[in-house]
Amino acid sequence: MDVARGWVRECGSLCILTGAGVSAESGVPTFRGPEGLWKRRDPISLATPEAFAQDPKEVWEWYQWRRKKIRGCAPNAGHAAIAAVEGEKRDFLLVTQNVDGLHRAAGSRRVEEIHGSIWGIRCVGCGAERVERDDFPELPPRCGSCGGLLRPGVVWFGEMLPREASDAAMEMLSRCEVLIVAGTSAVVAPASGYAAAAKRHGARVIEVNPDETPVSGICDATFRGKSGEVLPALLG
Ligand code: BJW
Ligand code: ZN
Repeated sequence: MDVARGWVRECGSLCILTGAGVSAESGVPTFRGPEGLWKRRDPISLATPEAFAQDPKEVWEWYQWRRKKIRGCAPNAGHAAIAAVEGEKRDFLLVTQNVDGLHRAAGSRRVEEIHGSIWGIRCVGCGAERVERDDFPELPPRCGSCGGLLRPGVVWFGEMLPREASDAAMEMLSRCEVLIVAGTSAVVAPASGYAAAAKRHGARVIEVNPDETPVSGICDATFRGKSGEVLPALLG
């Protein structure tokens, strides 16, 4: 731990990649793993444009259920440690796959949400976008201006990542001295390739995860613990 703490303290350019595990201690269910079932539904079959086209009401019921659940969750010590270290670094980027908004709630500002946000809403008809934190009285919700279907502002399987967020992440991975990969199973592309990309460019890679993942083997240090406990120790 002392060696890895030294890498983090001494680097001028730090990138942190987070996944659902970082929000687990806040009470947000993860996608995969024994606890990773959302309302006993297979999340992977619902997080697709095909599922939405086939049954928008069912997909929306799942999102409305998750939005309710996340509304009751607060950032944990891992989110707080990430927000605090940002202020100490000249060059910093938090790249998150999480759509829950808890990093911003904890005070993170230099953050790219590469899978979008569960609070963002987009009209399939006219493309209008807005932030909506309240529940919709009727599902699926419809656009006030064009009557088109509204969809959650998240990235589903088979969809491209938001261009700016993805470009910013790739640029940072090519120049950061240290990358911390926390709370992700590292199976969903393109984020699953970020550790290797940073490593190729010479960064030290540190993993924080209770379980082994496909990227564990290329990491310079691995901490097999909960991010709410390991991150404050590593970054503090
Ligand atoms: C703790 C902890 C604690 C627990 N502390 N840790 C074949 C067909 C079609 C597409 C593809 C294909 N092959 C490949 C693809 C591409 C596809 C992909 O990767 N699929 C694989 C699954 C095979 N990717 C995409 O489609 C992406 N787009 C893309 O690549 O565009 C180009 C392209 C298009 C088409 C074809 C090919 C290329 C888009 C991916 C979008 C992912 N979207 C989701 C849903 C978001 C919306 C929503 O929230 O509803 O994003 S899926 C879901 O997985 C979510 C997550 O962000 C993402 C990653 O999951 P994450 O964060 O890693 O969570 P878990 O649950 O998997 O892991 C939790 C971890 O935490 C575990 O390791 C625990 O051990 C750990 N943990 N407690 C620390 N306390
Ligand atoms: Zn519209």
